[in-house]
Order: sequence, then structure tokens, then C-alpha cells
Amino acid sequence: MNFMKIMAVVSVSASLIASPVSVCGASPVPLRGVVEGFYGSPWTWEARQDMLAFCASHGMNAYIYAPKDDAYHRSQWRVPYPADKLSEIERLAACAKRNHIRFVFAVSPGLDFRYAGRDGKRDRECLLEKLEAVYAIGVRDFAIFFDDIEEKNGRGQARLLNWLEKRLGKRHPDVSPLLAVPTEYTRQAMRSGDGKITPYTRSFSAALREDIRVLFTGEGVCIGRLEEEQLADANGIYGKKLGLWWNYPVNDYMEAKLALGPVENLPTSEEIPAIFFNPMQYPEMSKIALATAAEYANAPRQYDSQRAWERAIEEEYGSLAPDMKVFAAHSQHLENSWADMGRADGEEFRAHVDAFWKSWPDGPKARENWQILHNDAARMSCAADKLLEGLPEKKLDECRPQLMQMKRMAQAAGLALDLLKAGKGEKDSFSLAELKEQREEIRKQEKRAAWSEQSVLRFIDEVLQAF
Ligand code: 14T
Repeated sequence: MNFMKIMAVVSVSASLIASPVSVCGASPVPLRGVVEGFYGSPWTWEARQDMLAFCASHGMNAYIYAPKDDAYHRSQWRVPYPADKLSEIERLAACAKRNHIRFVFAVSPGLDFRYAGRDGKRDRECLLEKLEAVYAIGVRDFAIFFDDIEEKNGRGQARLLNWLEKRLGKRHPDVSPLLAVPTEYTRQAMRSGDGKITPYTRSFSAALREDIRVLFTGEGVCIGRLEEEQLADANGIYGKKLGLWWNYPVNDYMEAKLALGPVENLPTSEEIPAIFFNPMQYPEMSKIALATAAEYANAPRQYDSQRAWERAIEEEYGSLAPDMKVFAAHSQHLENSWADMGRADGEEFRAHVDAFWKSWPDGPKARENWQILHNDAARMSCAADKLLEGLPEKKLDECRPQLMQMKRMAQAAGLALDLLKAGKGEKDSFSLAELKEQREEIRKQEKRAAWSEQSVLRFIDEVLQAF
């Protein structure tokens, strides 16, 4: 029995006891799992079932159904689920139950919800109906999300949630407390420039019933670090402990890049009542980060992101694990003007490059450092071949463009090194032209496949600049 299997058994028995038990001094986050909450192609029903089993075997105990691009979940929230969809939900909920996973059904009605007057009453009843239909097929956990909408009607949203909770609770004593995501769901959004709590968050949090659980995403939407004090501040704003919606490995804002790193920089002292990880639209590629997420959520204080990451890949890739580690080490970081998630890519290679440039061309270790880089490039090229050749189709279908990009970059890096060794003489104009051509090919694929932008690709560009 491996560690995760033990954790799974522990968590099942833990969920039978009211308060979380302490295993070797580590308290699991009581509610821990996956929120299918990304934009883009929702997972298939088959992938979801597979993911529920994956969650269970990794000691997670909850899954939230909230795909942004399921029209019935958000844009067309008033439209009831047709019979065929409803029976899929029923099967999924049953699958969750078999796996001891809480199945949470979410609706995001905020785009056009009307809170007042006759329309308000209609929309309220309509939303209740939507939940009732899902209650009828066996679901007992519900969530209402108000993220990514224009309107900030804090009081209206809170009163709607209170009303729903009361109505559901009266009819069905077996319904769990509601989960909610407010419109200001980052700590930064909850305070204005002067540090004051915003009017929205003040009215939403003041009006909301105490037992309704609120989730937030940390400092920003995709800021990959949450300090204890920041969490404590957010809890203080709400006067209760908030749960986390953690936006890793989700990549809907940068689909060309796969998030294959571990989760990291999450709180270890403050208690968290719930944590949900938002994955990629690619279920297989999400499993590396999700396996590390499960380790974190089962024992936050013991969590070691590097070890969890290695374990996750070894468990999922068997004999291809060494090659997958090479690939994944360069595909962890997602960054743009507002996002900064995941460890830096290819740190080891970057360190080799730094040492190389320091010594090149006349230092005593120049040749040695050149050889290290050359070996790295060869290793990447070989890993790409083995993965393209040996990965099962389901996995390959989710990462082929990025693997091919790794292959191109490995070759270009090798060529760049040969060029450096040969120097700037006439005879090399041919190789330089070839390197430029390879760089152009990489550029053509960049929109579809990003990989190691700041490590291998940067090295290639540095060499090109040197010529
Ligand atoms: F509900 C929230 F906690 C949340 O994170 N909402 C969305 C989520 O569905 C999405 O997958 C995630 C990553 O893109 O971020 C939120 O959506 C945004 C938020 C932005 F500020 C998408 C783009 C943004 F600029």
C-alpha cells in the first residue's frame, strides 16, 4: 500500500467523524477536491467519472460541477437541464457517491439575474427549481457562483443565497450548507486603494448567513502565492474562515501552455475549511498538479512540492516518468499581465546556461559547461521522441503540440551550441541560417504550443543575438 492509498483510507474514515482527525500531526483540509470551473471545452462525462476515481484514490473528497461553458450552468442558467443531461448528472453523482466524493452542483446566475420586484421573485423561483431538479436525482450539495460578472449587488446576492438556503433546508433537511463565490473573489478586490473594505464586500459579507461557505482565489485571480497574513485578512473581512478556489493548473487564459508543475506556496498555519483546485480542460495533463494538490490538502504542513511532483509523475507515467519529468520541468509557469502561477520553468537548465555564459569562451570551464548544455539538449530531444512514441493516446492527444515544440527547441539548442563552438567564421553562415529557420518554425507554433519560454527558448534567442 503506497502513501496515497493510505491517505485515501484515512480520509474516508475521517469523513465519518465530525471533526478532522490528526494524522501524524497533519490535519487534512476538511473539504478538498476539484472544481471544474474553467472556460473552454468542458470535460466529457467519461473524463469526469475517471477524475472522480482519481480524486478518491488520492484522498480528495469533493468535486464541484461548474463548467463555465456549459450553457445551462451560466449563460442560459434559467433553462432547465434536458432529460439526457440530467441523467448524465445523475450517473456522475452516483459515481461520486461510490467513490465517497461529495458531488457539488453549481449554478452561475449572475450575468442577468434580477433581484427585485416581480422579476426577482420569478428568477428566485427559477433558480430554486433548477436546484430542486438536481436534488431529485440524488444531489445534496449546491453552490452558487457570482464570479466574472459586471453587476455588484452584494446585498441582493447575499439575500438570494440566504433565501435559497432557507427554502432548500426547510424542504430537505439533508441538504448541506451552500457554497458561494462572491463577485469580489480576490483579497485585493475586497479592499479599495485606501485599504477600506469595498461597499460590495461589506454588504455581501454582512448580509450573508453565517453557515454559507465562501470561496476566494487568494490575492489575485491567478497569483500563485498566498501568505498566512493575507488569508487571515480575508477571513477577518468575512468574520469567518474562507475556503479557497485555487487557480492551478487551469490554463484557460493561456491555452498554449500546459501547467504541469506542483501546487505550491499555499498556507500551512491558518486552518482552511475547504480547498478546490481548478484544472485545465485537459484532464490527463491536469493529473500531475492535482495529485500534488491532494497531497497538500491531506497534510498541508508536511507538503513538499518537489517530492510530491516527482511522486505524481512516477505514479502516473511508470517507465516514462524520467522523460515526462524532463518535459514537465519546462512547463510549469503561467504568466501574463495579471497572472503569475507556478514554479519557474527549467530552472536547472537556466542555471547551466548562466554558468556557461560566465565561462564562455575563454574560462577554464567553458568546454565542460558547453558539454553540460549539449547533454541537456540531447536529453530533451530523446525525451520528446520517447514520449511521442510511447505515451498512451489519451495523454498524447493533450500534449502533442507541446512535445513537438520541445523537440524543435531541443534541436535548435543543439544547433545553437554547435554554432557557438564553431565560432563566427564564414563557413558557419549556413548553420546560422538553419538556426534562424528553426527559430521561425518555433515562432509559427507558439500560439498553439508554449514550452520553456524563459529557459530553453531564451537560450536559443541569446545565442541568436550573439551572432
Ligand atoms: F470563480 C472564480 F474564483 C474564478 O477563478 N473564476 C474564473 C475561472 O472560471 C477561470 O477559470 C479562472 C482562470 O481564468 O479565473 C476566473 O476567470 C477570469 C478572471 C479574470 F480576471 C478570467 C479572466 C480574467 F481576466
